[in-house]
Amino acid sequence: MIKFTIITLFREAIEPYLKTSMMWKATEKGLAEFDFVDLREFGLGPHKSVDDTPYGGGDGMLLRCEPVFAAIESVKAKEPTAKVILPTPAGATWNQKTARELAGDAHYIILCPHYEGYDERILTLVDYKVSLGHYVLTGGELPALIIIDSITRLIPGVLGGEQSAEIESFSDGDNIEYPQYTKPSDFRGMKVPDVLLSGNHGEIAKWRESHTKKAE
Ligand code: 6GU
Repeated sequence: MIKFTIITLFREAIEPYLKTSMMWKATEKGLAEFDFVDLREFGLGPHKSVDDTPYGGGDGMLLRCEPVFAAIESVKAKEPTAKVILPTPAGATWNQKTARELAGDAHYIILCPHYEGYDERILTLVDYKVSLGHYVLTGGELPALIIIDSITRLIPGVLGGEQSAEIESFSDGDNIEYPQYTKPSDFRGMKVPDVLLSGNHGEIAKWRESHTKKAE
């Protein structure tokens, strides 16, 4: 069982995806569990404030320590071994190898930042800083979904049948799968390669290997 506790101000941006398709099936099969902590509940004062202006000046607002520490501590009180993932453009670039390392019987807390950033002291709580590449998003919600999806699909039983393990060794994120076709064999003059219609499994395997692409 893999479990994700997502700390966010925008649960409604994340939840529908987890109720759909493979993530939902993983939940139904008891292979994954997703739950949410509303950061706002740990906000300060009558307005349940979670952010403030940066010391030294500058634009925008930063997530402040108190609500974030309280939210993470509330989860760790029940599950002390849970590991914290922080989506941030300052993190290590996410890839298939890291997804594989994290896939297993574990509980991850994903802290979704929002606004211009976070108080640096929040990093003392974090086990994994993850970036999705060299561009900037408005918050950690989309990265959280990508991290969850790429890990959860590697949990045995989430994808149907033999597929999972086998294609994975092929499609490791750098070596992208070979081209695939389904019926019809001729669509508007675009024909499926003959070898794939031949029934010769040896030749098909060779063709697939020679047509496995490298990621650009
Ligand atoms: Cl993880 N967060 C944000 N806000 N922007 C990003 C990112 C993460 N990865 C790439 N850009």
